[in-house]
Amino acid sequence: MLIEKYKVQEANDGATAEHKRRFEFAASTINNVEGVLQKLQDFQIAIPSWALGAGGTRFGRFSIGGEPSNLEEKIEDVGLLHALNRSSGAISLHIPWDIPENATSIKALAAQHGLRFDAVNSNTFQDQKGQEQSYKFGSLQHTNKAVRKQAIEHNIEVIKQGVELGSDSLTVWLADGSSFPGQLNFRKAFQNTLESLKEIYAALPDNWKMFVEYKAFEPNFYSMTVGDWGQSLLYASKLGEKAFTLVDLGHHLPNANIEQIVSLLLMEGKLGGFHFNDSKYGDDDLTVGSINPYQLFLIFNELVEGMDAKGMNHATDLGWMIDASHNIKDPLEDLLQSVEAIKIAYAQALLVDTKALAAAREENDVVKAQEILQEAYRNDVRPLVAEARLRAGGALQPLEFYRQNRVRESLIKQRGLQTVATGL
Ligand SMILES: [Mn+2]
Repeated sequence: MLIEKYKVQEANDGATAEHKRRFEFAASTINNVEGVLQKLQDFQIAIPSWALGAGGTRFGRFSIGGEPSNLEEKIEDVGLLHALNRSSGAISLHIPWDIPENATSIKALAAQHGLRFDAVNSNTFQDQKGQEQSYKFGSLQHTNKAVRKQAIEHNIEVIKQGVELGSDSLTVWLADGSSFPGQLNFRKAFQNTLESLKEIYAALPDNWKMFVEYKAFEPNFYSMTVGDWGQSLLYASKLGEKAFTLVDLGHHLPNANIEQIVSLLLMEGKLGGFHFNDSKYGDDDLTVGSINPYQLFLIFNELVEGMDAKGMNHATDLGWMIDASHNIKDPLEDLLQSVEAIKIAYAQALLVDTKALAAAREENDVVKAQEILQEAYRNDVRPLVAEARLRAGGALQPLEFYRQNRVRESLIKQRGLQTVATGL
């Protein structure tokens, strides 16, 4: 369904006076407000095609109705989010869940909604119907060359699909690993995986990037063949300059210092992309910022500082995507919350007094350094984020708009109560 502009305008008109008051107060203490607002407007976060249906766990999934049942409807849903927040201007496809039948018309539909295609994602963690070889014991790492070949060819096919859509990056996440001690020779598994990745890398167009995503555990529970940033960095370094590490927040062991990982990967020029989510225990795939917003801010602080040190463009030089499963929530409401949390953390990071922080560090003034970070974090930047959204043509209050206009009810009316979206 399309969000009509006049309705957004009407809703905004009713909330403008209160917003103006809050924005002026927030802006009054900030240097270079215009620069911050522009950066906030430019910053877009891709929505994965698999996040638009009901989430759940391996124990069960509770449908919410009105789920998109094909790629066209998924694009419409992302378009709807983008119309409200003007910050979700890209969609990331998962192949084979979302193979476009006609790339030209899919591209045109996305363009109508102001969307571009972000990284394409391959899938060698599940067996597809009619598939010759099984991935039960891995894909790119497999002891059997025929399995590796099948997985390599799938990735090359995904690149071809991406080229058709105007995407410029491939994300490879592997479930490869072992579930029990003794099952694998770690070095052999690494070398097979590297050789396979090399063949995929060779098929990348010149302007493309390859993101090697790591994960500490699950579905394999003893070892993962791309288990941490060290292993990912090893692969990316051996592959070449088009290969990068991708950091997914939920893919670390508990209490990992993700901000430090981000900082060092940026230093090495090897951070390529980012998957946002939040977690309490493991790879919980919860709404971004729902559990630990301070950690999210600290990560953004390193991203901003590290990218600035290299003269990188915050909006375009890394891949930004949400990768969450929202469990029992309406996925569209959840995604609005996640994008908002990301924007808030980014805005707070933009407000850090970097000069004062550098001076405090030189003097080893630990108390001052903490005060400077928390001063930025404790700022209520929501009016800044709202102002950036307003200027970009979005809704002042996306979530309120979504509820007041009964968007989910309309989607259920249009698509039915029983639709099920492909995905996790
Ligand atoms: Mn991910």
